[in-house]
Amino acid sequence: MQQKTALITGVTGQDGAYLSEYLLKKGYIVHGIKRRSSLFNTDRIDHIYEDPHVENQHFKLHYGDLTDSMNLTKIIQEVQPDEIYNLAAMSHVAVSFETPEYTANADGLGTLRILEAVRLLGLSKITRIYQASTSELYGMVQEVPQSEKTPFYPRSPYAVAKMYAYWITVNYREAYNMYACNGILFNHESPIRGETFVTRKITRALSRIVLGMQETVFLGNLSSKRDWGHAKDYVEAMYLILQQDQPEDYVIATGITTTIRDFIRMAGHEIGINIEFTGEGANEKGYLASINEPLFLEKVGIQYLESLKSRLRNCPSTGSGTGVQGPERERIIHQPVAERSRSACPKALPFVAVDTKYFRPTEVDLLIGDPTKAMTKLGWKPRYDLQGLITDMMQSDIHLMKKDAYLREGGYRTLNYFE
Ligand code: NDP
Ligand code: GDR
Repeated sequence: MQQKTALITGVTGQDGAYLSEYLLKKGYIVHGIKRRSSLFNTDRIDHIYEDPHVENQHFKLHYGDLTDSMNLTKIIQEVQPDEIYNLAAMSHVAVSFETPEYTANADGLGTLRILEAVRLLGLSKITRIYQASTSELYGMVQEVPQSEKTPFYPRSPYAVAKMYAYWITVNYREAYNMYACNGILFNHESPIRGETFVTRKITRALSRIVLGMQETVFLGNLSSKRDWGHAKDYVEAMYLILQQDQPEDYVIATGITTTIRDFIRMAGHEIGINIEFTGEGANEKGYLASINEPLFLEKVGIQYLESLKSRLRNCPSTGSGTGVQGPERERIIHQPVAERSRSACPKALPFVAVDTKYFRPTEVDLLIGDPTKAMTKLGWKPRYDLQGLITDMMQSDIHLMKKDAYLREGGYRTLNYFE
């Protein structure tokens, strides 16, 4: 069989990195478009990077940008790809409120530039196109769960831009008979998820907290619900969407939804710490309530246990093993946080607190996808459930943060990734 060629925009992102690995394993020649940056931005793909001076390269990088149609046209002409995966985007929903015009340009018009380049280059019958659409299109959901038939109600500049990209993909499919499809993917995460998305922010912060490198993580809305899967499973779906007889759009999701608060609890349990929440809205806080010592020793390490225990002792009101017990403890826990931290728990610092700066002007409260079509038509089946995803992420971040702690002890500088 002839070797296939794929072109991936957004190759340096989470999905671009996993998809590159996946297609290379399948024997593809993979071309990726990366942006020029003043610092190296290829951390996620360094392990598959090939020196351009070697012969028979399977993985090639091109400089490019979704806002530059001439550049995109030139690359597509040069590569003559069998498949294009358009993954590049300004992908952060909250940031899109700060940069709405740029987001529309890159995420909306960027898709048009690719479709039009393929058409003008006479590749409409040769090149198949995958568009990275999103569950954010459902926004203020009109139906639960959300399927391919659910109407859209976008709630951010990001989602509105992606809505244009969705429909222009459908339009080019219908108008020019192109094989162009939308994957409507629900949130998918991994150990290489961007550090400012909520799951990774949590797994990194909890790791730093138990290693004594950080006191508290500040988050926004803890009550919103997301349908989280593992990015490794989701890039497989992207590939399958482009291998069908007919081009169609598919929802990719797990069908299970969870609050941010419960994600935090689960991430804590994974390493042997129990976090209890108290208060509401902007006053909600999550405190260390107890430690499952055998699990903590296994997942984190004995040298970090004593300092964590002292943090528990400092807060008898929340410490289930070491402090006040029974009805008195219940009474203290249910006091307003402000009062409690002044009186019963003077030294306690919460693990989790809310900072309203992370609230969004318009929020998407509930997402839960119905992946029936993908499962039946594509035969797609995710390997990871939420627990498996959390295990993978926590294990990786504990390891990463221990490395940082070690470097700091040795007097070396480590990067901070705070927002
Ligand atoms: P990331 O934010 O990790 O990666 C985005 C990629 O796009 C990066 O390689 C980034 O480059 C690149 N990029 C950004 N702007 C431009 C531009 N103007 N020109 C060229 N490249 C650009 O996103 P994910 O990997 O998580 O997501 C992949 C795609 O899927 C995105 O389109 C996202 O909107 C969409 N999506 C993601 C979901 C998720 O849960 N992860 C769910 C549904 C859809 P750089 O590295 O230089 O920043
Ligand atoms: P989302 O992911 O907006 O769904 O977009 P994100 O992880 O940013 O937010 C999920 C939910 O968590 C709430 N939240 C916070 N979010 C962030 N980033 N930081 C916080 O401190 C915080 N606290 C609470 C948010 O309000 C939200 O409700 C992701 C991106 O990958 C998009 O590109 C993609 O299209 C969708 O998923 C599907």
